[in-house]
Amino acid sequence: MISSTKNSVLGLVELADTDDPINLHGSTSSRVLRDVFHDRLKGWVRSKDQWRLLNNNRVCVILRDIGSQGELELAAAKLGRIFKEPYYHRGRLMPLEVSAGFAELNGRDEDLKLAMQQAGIALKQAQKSSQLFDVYLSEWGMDASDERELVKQLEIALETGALQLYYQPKVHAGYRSLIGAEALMRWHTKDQKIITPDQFIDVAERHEIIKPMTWWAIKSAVARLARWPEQLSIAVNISPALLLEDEIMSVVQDALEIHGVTPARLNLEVTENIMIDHQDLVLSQLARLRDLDVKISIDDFGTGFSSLAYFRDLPVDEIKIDKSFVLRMLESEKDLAIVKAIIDLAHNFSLKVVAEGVENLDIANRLAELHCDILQGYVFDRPLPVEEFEKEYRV
Ligand code: G
Ligand code: G
Ligand code: MN
Repeated sequence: MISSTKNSVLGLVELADTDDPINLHGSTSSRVLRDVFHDRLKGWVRSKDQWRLLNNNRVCVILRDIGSQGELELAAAKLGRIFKEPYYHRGRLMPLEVSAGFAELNGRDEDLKLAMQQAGIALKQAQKSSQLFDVYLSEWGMDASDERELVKQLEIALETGALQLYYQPKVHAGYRSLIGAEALMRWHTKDQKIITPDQFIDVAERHEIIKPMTWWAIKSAVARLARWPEQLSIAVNISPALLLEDEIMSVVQDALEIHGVTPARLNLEVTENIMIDHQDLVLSQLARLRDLDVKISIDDFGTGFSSLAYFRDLPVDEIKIDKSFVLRMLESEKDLAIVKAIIDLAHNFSLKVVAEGVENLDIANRLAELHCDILQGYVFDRPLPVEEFEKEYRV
């Protein structure tokens, strides 16, 4: 993305907010952390660079004369080294976790705003995939040949095992015990980057490749279930269009049979938008899947074209409240009202309710009070590589 002419790069660097539930740091030491953050940054930027504090744990930097992606990677590696140095506060090792997002910056004023936005997207992307940094790649700039190239790369990734399923725990809202996981796709590239699905699922969905990718995800999740305790389930995301494919029936059935897995342990997540077209077909396909005793969840509930009739008509088992409501439910009365309404309605129709995007214990506790059944979110864990998941949860 970065051309060979000498260019500037805008970066956002953020110190992880370690608001751990047991309050390891306390407020005094969080001030200390902030000072350490600033000191270490001073050791990173060069005199020709510029930087500005955006808030206590976030800065914006402009790196001058970055001539290539390689130079940017060197700069990022230096950032990583500087923050890896251990820091002790009153004899205790304090974690300093930084992440950064970078975007190309051209000279003009209006580009600064754009670059800030793009670097913000890259920063989020880095944090989601637990990487030190990421660089913004313009998706809008993608033309037909770029898209074909991406599809080709995806085909190779699928063949070479570069696509992986990460697992994010779903826990019982009351007991906080593990009940299963959602499988979320990650793409490990040759240069050790991890690409999240929002960068390739949309494109994959416009091409045939989404089919083999999804069939692979189903098979891989079922194979995993065969090795996990009987009480655990796995949820796999299914693109709306694939629900209409007859092949999905045999893929699911064969996988369950080959591995001898109880069908009710496999959960298929579809978004409520499945109902936009071909309603009758969708309904009959969902019913056929449920005849196999596979469980169906409606994902991102509340954001699409939700209709109250869904509660009555859709043959499903579980509703996942979209994270946008959950994230804000303690600050916004309106979001809280939506969360409550979804839980009550779902329960009246004997559906289980999952809240996604549970980022702190206050939200988790409030959801338990509201009788939400299952919780999923960063407060428990991010999506983890399978070995890490199995180690942490001893499955
Ligand atoms: O962690 P997260 O970035 O994983 O996922 C972003 C979005 O990508 C989510 O909305 C999720 O539903 C979607 N997604 C993740 N994995 C898959 C997958 O295997 N298939 C499909 N169709 N969508 C997925
Ligand atoms: O398929 P779905 O849209 O439900 O995918 C879940 C998405 O939500 C994934 O991208 C996952 O990484 C993300 N996610 C999971 N837990 C949290 C959380 O606690 N906070 C936020 N912001 N995102 C989360
Ligand atoms: Mn999902």
